[in-house]
Amino acid sequence: MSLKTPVTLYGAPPSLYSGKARSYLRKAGIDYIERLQCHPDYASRILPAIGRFVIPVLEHDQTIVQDTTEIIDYLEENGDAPIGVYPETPKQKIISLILEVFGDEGLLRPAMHYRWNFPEENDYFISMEFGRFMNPQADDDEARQLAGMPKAAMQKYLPGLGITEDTIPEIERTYEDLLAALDAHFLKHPYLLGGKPTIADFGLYGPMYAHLARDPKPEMLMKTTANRVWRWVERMTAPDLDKPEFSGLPDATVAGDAIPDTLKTVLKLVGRDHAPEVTALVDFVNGHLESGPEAGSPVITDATRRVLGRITIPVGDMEVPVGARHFTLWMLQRVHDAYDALGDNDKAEVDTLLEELGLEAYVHHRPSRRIKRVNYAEVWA
Ligand SMILES: N[C@@H](CCC(=O)N[C@@H](CS)C(=O)NCC(=O)O)C(=O)O
Repeated sequence: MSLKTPVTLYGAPPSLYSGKARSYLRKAGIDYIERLQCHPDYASRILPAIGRFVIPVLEHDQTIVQDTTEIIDYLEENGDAPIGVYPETPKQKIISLILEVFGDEGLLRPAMHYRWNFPEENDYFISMEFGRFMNPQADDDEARQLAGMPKAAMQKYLPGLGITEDTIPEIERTYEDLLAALDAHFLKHPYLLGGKPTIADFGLYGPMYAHLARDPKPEMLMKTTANRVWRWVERMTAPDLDKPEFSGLPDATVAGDAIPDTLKTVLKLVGRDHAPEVTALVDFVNGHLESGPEAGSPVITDATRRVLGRITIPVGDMEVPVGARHFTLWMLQRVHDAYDALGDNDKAEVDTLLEELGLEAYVHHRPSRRIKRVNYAEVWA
């Protein structure tokens, strides 16, 4: 099947995951129409199929796909000119998948902090964005009013993400470290793994675009301290490869399955700042699994909740309670599967690299049961 029939993306400009899917559609040169979730088709076709409000959603030829990872896989499989977002060589493949998890799941804390904790700088912009994606014709007063409900709902997520008065300095410090490391990387390479985007870039772009490059406070931080990260965001937003600074560079990942040194610096920060959460999450879930949930039963039984329980993670020298995001585990399985498919020599090389970077947990610390996605929801295998 090709994508001759129309492709519709239900998304919104300020939505983190919509940005990830939209960037892929543009870079893959796919003609698509974007609709807001206030479009009547969302209520009549998408909501009944999925059963809860969520964006982005892709609709194509009677197929409805939710979750950006599945959307990108669907388009890579069915598109006429797939990008090839999964590097074929072992180290780059594993690293790109780890970076997708980090972007999708690990950067929520700075993204949500910089969006919601700077009302003086951000409130006007966010109110207009949220109000107008509910009613694009709303005047400022109505937009402000409409935005009240989603704003309150989103702000409620902050404590569950470990964003508190005590942790804010550490969240800002680690985000500034990341910006500096990425800035040094993008001086040498247009994309994370070289001359073309991979799943790593799409994962990281979600939070780095919608929240951290678009909302006024973090946008200014990025523009005034990490110019090349801003340029990469702009590059990921463009429909072409947009890399005039790198003339002559092949449109391919770095040769020889190499991981650039500048990316290793970024990856060590991932190992420092996110790997402990992966370990704590897996430990918690393995404890939870001792109660023996039935195969096929939903991971989250209370549909109003997004997390499975509470875990404690280190943030700087603090131990901070946060929600256990089971979805991270579904994403991690993709790293596990890619690793398990490698031959012994490749596994050994990947292991050496993971150890150097402090990333072993992403491959070797695993839950005792798998999670499947069935009808847009996670269930125990
Ligand atoms: N992992 C999903 C996450 C989708 C998601 O959480 N989308 C947000 C908007 S950016 C949403 O719809 N949130 C509504 C909610 O969780 O109630 C993906 O990659 O698509």
